[in-house]
Amino acid sequence: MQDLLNAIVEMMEDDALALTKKYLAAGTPPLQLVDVYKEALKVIGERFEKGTYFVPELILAGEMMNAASSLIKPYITTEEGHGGEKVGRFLLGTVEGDIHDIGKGMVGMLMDINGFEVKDLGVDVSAKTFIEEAKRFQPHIIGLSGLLTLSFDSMRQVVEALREAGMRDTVKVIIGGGQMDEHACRHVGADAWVTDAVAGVKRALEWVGK
Ligand code: B12
Repeated sequence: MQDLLNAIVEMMEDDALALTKKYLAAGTPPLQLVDVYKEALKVIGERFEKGTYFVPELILAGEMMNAASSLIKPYITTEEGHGGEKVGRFLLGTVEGDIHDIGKGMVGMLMDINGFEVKDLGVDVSAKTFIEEAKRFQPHIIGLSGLLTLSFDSMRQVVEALREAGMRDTVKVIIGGGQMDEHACRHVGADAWVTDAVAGVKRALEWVGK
């Protein structure tokens, strides 16, 4: 699917969406298409870092990814739908200072499809809000999304606030986003880290015994 990857990277939105439709109609597994977008957005991010792309390109990339998600979502639902009773509650949000939400949206969708009751708090969510909502929603798992290096500290604040509220031992915390690694996970005090929504779902299902 090099043609799709090139269209996204070169900001040819119409071509990218037309190719996405073509591949979906041809029976390409939807999550494979998500991976192509993710890969392309990685290249766009690298160009941004090198100074050959700027914020408008990031914005357009985000819009393309959102448009593609709407095309891809119905295929994921029918293909991998769960449909049974709920397996657990999953509280989700992008942490304070960070407004990236495309990956978070995918995580929410995949958790939902896999049987979790998902509450998505949106973006730029403070530790205080996470705790208030956790008290109300009583999640089994809290998923923190963040794409900025700066987000690690916001994530850590959520974990500290959970500890202060006496809730740390009753809830699992998983962090996700392109910059996550073992080091960040230790810094944050989370139970797991992922850079991939599917891996996150797998871990969450293990935690609730599925
Ligand atoms: C699109 C984009 C934007 C869009 C976001 C639009 C939106 N609605 O989300 C806009 C234009 C708003 C934006 C703004 C900025 N961005 Co930006 N952005 C990107 C870009 C190109 C793509 C991100 C993306 O959506 N990827 C696709 C999704 C599907 O991947 P993902 O988020 O990683 O999610 C997957 C997994 O990580 C996982 N996952 C994600 N969250 C979670 C949570 C849980 C619980 C689990 C289980 C899993 C999970 O599941 C997803 C699916 O597999 C990245 C580069 C990159 N490749 O990451 C830069 C990038 C993240 N941005 C960057 C920067 C610097 C900025 C700005 C500071 C730019 C500026 N000067 O203004 C601002 C910051 C704004 C803010 N306060 O948040 C840097 C961050 C560098 C750093 N180390 O901190 C990056 C890495 C680009 C770069 N290489 O320099 N950005």
